[in-house]
Formats: sequence, C-alpha cells, structure tokens
Amino acid sequence: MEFQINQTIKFNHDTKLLKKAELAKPQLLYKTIRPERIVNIVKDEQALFGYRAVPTAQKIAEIDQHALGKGDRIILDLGNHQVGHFQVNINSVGSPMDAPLSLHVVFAELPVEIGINHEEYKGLLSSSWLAEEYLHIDVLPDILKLPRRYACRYIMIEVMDTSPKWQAVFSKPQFIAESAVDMKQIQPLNSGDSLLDQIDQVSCKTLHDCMQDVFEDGPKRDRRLWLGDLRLQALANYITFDNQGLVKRCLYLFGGLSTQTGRITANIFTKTKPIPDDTFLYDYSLFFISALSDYFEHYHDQEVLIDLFPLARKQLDQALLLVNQQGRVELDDQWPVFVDWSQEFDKATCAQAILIYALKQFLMLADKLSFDATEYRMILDKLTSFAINQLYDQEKGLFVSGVKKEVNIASQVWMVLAKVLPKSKNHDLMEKAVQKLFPVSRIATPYMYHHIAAALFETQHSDIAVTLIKKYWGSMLKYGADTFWEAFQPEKPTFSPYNSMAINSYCHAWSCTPAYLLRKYLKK
Ligand code: RAM
Repeated sequence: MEFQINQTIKFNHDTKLLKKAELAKPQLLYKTIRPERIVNIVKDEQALFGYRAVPTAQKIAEIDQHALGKGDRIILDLGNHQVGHFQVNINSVGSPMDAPLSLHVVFAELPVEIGINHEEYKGLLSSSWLAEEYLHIDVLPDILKLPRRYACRYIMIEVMDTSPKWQAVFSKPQFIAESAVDMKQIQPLNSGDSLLDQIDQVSCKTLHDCMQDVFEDGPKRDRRLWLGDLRLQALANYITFDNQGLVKRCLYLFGGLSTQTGRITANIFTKTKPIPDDTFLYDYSLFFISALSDYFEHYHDQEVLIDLFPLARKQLDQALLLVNQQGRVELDDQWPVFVDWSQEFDKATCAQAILIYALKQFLMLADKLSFDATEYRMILDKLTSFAINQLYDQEKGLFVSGVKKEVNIASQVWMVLAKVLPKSKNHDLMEKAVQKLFPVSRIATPYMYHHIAAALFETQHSDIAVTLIKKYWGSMLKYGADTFWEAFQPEKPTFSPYNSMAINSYCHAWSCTPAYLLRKYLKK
C-alpha cells in the first residue's frame, strides 16, 4: 500500500459531536515502574530478530556505583512493556565538569530495536519513529526528565562524551507508566490451560498499553486512532476493561471529522485538537458502522446511535456507489481495501463480503431507530445473490476472488463472517477452508488472524480456533513477546510491512483479540 496524499479534501468539523468526544476524554492513570535489571543486548543468530537481552552481573540497586565515560552504555530492563515517561538522576564524578555531557538514549520494545540502532535504517516509514534521543546536559547534578512519551521495555543510555577529567553516574531511574485503565480491573481467564491464560494476559496488557486518551493502534507507532484497529480494540474492551467512555469518544471523533462528502477517514491524530488524516480505506470506513453497531449492542446507548447513525449511513451509501448492475463491488483506487498487510492475495471477494457484513449491521441499527431501510434490504439481496451465484464455486465449495478466480483463506473467512450462506453451509464452508487452506499462509497480521479465528468459532470449529490461537499467538510468546505485535507471518517471521524490523510496532492493539475470542467463545 502506498502513502495517500489528498490535501485538497475538505473536512467537516462537527462541533457538537467533537464536544461530546472531548467530554468523554479519560483521566489517565499513572504508575511508577522501576527497572528490574541491567542487561546487554547481544547479536544472536538463533533469536528471531537476531538480538537477545542478556542479564549482566551488575545489580540495578548498585547502578550508582558505576561511572560511565565516553562510549560506555547501560541498558535498563523494565521487566515488561510499558508506555510513559522516563527520568533518571545524573551526577558527575572526578574533576569538575569541564564540558557538557552528551547522551544518546534509545527506547526499545524488543532487543532488535537497540541492536539495529547502530545499523543503517532502510525502512519505508520515517526514521523519526525510531525512539532515540541525542541530548546535551550542561550542568550536573540534574534530573533528566525526557518530555516525550515512549513505549518500551528496554532503555539504553549511552554516554557519547564527558571529558577525560570526569565521568557520569546515573541513579534512581524510573518510568512513569500511563494508561486509561488498570490491569487490576481484569479477572484472570482461568481457562484451565496455562498457555491460553498467558495468551489472554498478554492480550489484555497489549490492550491496556494501547488505551490512552484514545484507543491508539500502537503506542510506539503510529500512536493514533485507526478505525479498523478501534473496532477490534472496542470488542476486546467490552469483555475486559469495559471502558464505555473511551469507545464513545473515539466514535464521536470519527463522526465529527468526516469529509464534506461524508466519508470517514481511516485515522485521526489526537495529540492536539483532533486532525483527520487524508488517508481513506474502504473497509475501515465501513467499519464505522460495525464499531457503532457493536457499541450499541453492548450499551444500548440511544443518544450515540441517534447522533452517529447518519454518518454510518453515509459510509454505506458511498460504498454502494461501487456496486455495479450485477451486484459486484468494483473497488476504486482512491479508496483501497486493506484486509491485511499481506499483498500476496486477491482482496476483491473480501471487499464484497465486508460490504455485506456492514450492511447487515446497518440494517440492525436502522431497525432500532425504526428507519425505513427497504431500499437497503434490496441491495443486500443483490450483493448476496452476486456473491453466491458468481463468487461461490459450487464444485470446490469455496469462494473465489478476482479475475484469476483465486481461492484464498481471507475470502472464505469474510464470507463466513458476513453469513452469506445459510448456517449449515457456512459451517461446511469453513470446514472446506480448513481442509484446503490450512495451515494458513500469506497472512501477515494478527488482525487477519483474528478474523480467521472468529470465523472458526462462529461456525462451531472451536477446537481448531483454539489450536490456531495457541499456535499463532503462542509463537509470538515463544519468540519473547511481552505484548503482541503489529505484524507476524509465521512462515516468514521477519516480515515487516515497512521493510524494517526496527520500525514495526511490538505492542499493537489489533493483536489483543484473543482476550475477546477466548472470553466470548470459551465460556459458552
Ligand atoms: C498501519 C498501522 C495501523 C493500521 C494501518 C492500516 O499504519 O499498523 O494499525 O490500521 O496500518
């Protein structure tokens, strides 16, 4: 996918809706975390990303017993992934401080980010996302309080220079972690299976670290509100932290910032006054309907529904403009479908299914408001008939996609979730998909793996779903995940959508959904 630049598009700023978003802004909770140990990051061909953290003999309690001169470094390990602000006391020892102290500080979610730091960065996204600072301190003693918020487990402090006459001593390092929620709110899953319990716990921590004053996609990067990510975060939130205000806030932000033609942006920057990005994704816009519908289903909040229903309708109306005479969705380059970071499969059938999926949720909402949706029901029939008559290969018992009639897992999964076939056939479809298309390949994100697992549960293939979750999310744990990742393709574990492991996000909210799936479907 390419960067979209649409600078001429004008956005509405609906002050009524944006005010409601502002009123729902949460108070963040803060917690002081002290590093647990001092480590070295070493190259290790066996480790997934080529680097490993190894504890040193130096005790964290004796950190101030060691003076650091030019080229020396110390790497602090917080013991777990955290999001927040870092501070450390610094003093000088030896002769009077006859030159400033210059420092290089690196924050890393995984050891690879510190390892790669000294190599040349060749990723597609801006290198400014790499969490590192170069700074000078003129006078010691001082308390260094870095103004930026970081997402990390490891913090490297490297002394670039002191002077031959004195050295720097560090003490009282601390990290003030922040989130809108508290892990204590979570009841353990207690599934009777320790691996599932651990996957659930790490899922909850992932969600926790992404719940800031909006649902961020990843606190390291992009640190903003993405609609596709929000939809899954909200689902996991309902069943764990159950923070209604934060979902409401995010829905109002998207609702308040549509384009003048009514299209909803794929993401919003929220650090100052909210700013909509000029990036649009077909499926993400449609998921505004889904996110609203899931929210309503959970809280029955009539006010939010009344406020946002017209915007939900607009997303649908725009997508319906892409439906041709026969009932096929013909995608537009300006409004690409995402589905997954993998570019190795055709996404046309997913686009058809996602429209049906969102349309059904829209009809449910219309019903709640006694809105006459006759027209939309007719379109649903047309879209469904096209899917069954033209995209479903009777012989294979599977859906095909694109001109080459490709059979891929994502198409089956989205058709299952859209419930295009009758219930028993939906079950058979997933059964066939498992027979023919498992083990899953060419899928690059936990986001799409979530949908595969959801489709399995929805079609009563719970055992296979649980096995998939254990294998996929369990592999990340084996590779040392403290929180789950933005991208992970088991057959190509070092895949990065941006050509650099250092720029990937290793606490990415769309990977938190085992907490939702296990809590929802295992307890039945
Ligand atoms: C990336 C982020 C985000 C996702 C988009 C499509 O920028 O990973 O989470 O929603 O891609």
